[in-house]
Amino acid sequence: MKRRLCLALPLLASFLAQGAEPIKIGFLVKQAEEPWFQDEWRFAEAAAQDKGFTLVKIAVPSPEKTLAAIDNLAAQQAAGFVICAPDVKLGTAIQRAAARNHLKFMSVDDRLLDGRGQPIAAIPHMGISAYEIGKQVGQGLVDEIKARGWKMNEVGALRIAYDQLPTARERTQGAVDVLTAAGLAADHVIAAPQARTDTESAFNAANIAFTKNARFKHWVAFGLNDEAVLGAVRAGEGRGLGSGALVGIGIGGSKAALSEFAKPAVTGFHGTVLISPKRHGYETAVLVYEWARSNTPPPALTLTSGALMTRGNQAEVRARMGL
Ligand code: FCA
Repeated sequence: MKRRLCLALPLLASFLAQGAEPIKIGFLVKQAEEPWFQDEWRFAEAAAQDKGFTLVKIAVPSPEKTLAAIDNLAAQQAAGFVICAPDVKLGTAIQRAAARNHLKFMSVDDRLLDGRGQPIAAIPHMGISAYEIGKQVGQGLVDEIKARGWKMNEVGALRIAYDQLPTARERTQGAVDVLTAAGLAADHVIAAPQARTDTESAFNAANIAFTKNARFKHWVAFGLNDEAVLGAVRAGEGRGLGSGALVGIGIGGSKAALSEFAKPAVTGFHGTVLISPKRHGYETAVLVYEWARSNTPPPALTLTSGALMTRGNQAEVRARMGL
């Protein structure tokens, strides 16, 4: 107790000297149970510690919760927030709620759209370079097809699809373009639409697609994130399509992927393109904090890159990404 008081006193003194409470920044995410978003929160917390602001983490799984969270932040005298919204079409509504409450904000991961479906350029955004990262997924899959000596005309490409989200569509399009450029026929790309962006939805989507397309001897699988590909891998296993018959590459590289690599037996989850929750969590939180503190707005658009990570090179790739 005494020790805690000693640590707290200088901090308290500095707030009193400034005559102000620490700045409060919200971090709102659409799927708090997903490891990627937990990592973002963790790095945003680290930023708050380093810079001395208060972080308020709020899960916003629905439009109602999103708008309520913004009002709630205002009631708590927050200065701004970072958001990955449950639906990008909420762009205009979020913009209005923030303006009404005098909150500064930027989006992360999923870029917000206006009523006509166009990205709202006035909202600063940090996302992944979706199409490029999708191409890295596609190249990884093509390399595996070749390494295994599979004939292209015997390969089906399972695209777990969530096309209402532009970053998801761009990611899978990148993979499709590389696969078809390498000789895969366009009608071998099988779209399996998922209802949500989690493993269970992908599992259900993959099962339907496998049932309808029993003609392929081998499969490659990809989607917007690791959860999508894990769903496909689990569905394949249920049908006797193990690591010898199905190769999947995800996007993310957080706990979901790492625990798959840690399994004693190799699974169809061959790899993932590791993206940076550190940049997306730490940097966005600092950018909004600096905006609130010194009125310097974040850059309009930041797109981050990724690196293909497999069982074999995971330690090296994670170290390279500062994780
Ligand atoms: C989207 C996906 C997440 C993650 C993030 C970077 O929000 O739903 O899984 O890939 O982009």
